[in-house]
Amino acid sequence: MSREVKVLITGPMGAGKTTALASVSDGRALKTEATNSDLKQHQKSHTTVALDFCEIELSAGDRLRIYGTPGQRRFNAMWKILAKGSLGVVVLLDLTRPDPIADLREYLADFSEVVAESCAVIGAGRSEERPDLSVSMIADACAELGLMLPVFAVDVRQKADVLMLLEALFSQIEIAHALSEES
Ligand SMILES: Nc1nc2c(ncn2[C@@H]2O[C@H](COP(=O)(O)OP(=O)(O)O)[C@@H](O)[C@H]2O)c(=O)[nH]1
Ligand SMILES: [Mg+2]
Repeated sequence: MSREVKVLITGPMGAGKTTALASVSDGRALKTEATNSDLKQHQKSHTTVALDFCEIELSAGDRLRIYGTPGQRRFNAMWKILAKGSLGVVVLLDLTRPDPIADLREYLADFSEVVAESCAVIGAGRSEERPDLSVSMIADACAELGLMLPVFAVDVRQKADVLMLLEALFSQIEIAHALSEES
């Protein structure tokens, strides 16, 4: 039986959330971009103000509805709306930011309700520029918060990398739901 599942992708401004949805949907994702007035945060010209959205079909015919959050905190009223009914969350990090582990903690805390009730995976972007910061160090930071989360080094401009994150998240969701149906 194929299912339809809602998941979120979040993380700091410029981590590549909009890019991830564009690559996984071959450019068909819905975007809500406006001119970036926050150039101190990130030098890019445009930024997400409400949400990104796309729907994709996974290998087994299951459908994922993916919502990307705006990265800037001043839009975080949107976060609660987007989090409603989500079964999983991808936290996307940009390892070239000043303190990606602090970013990780911050986004896991902001989405703690979704993380606690559902599933999460971590995407570590631009990892090649931070060889000192390994995937296992990021996994350890999750473990310190009591969370056993899969961490993948990704380049979200590559569709295969985004699919890997989403497939990993979906299998966690499947396992969690199979278990809860049993109990
Ligand atoms: N060099 C490099 N650039 C990346 C990588 N991932 C994303 N980007 C770029 O970083 C920018 C991210 O912007 P955007 O997707 O708007 O980020 P958002 O704020 O999270 O939605 C885009 O220009 C991407 O092409 C990566 O792994 N390496
Ligand atoms: Mg965006």
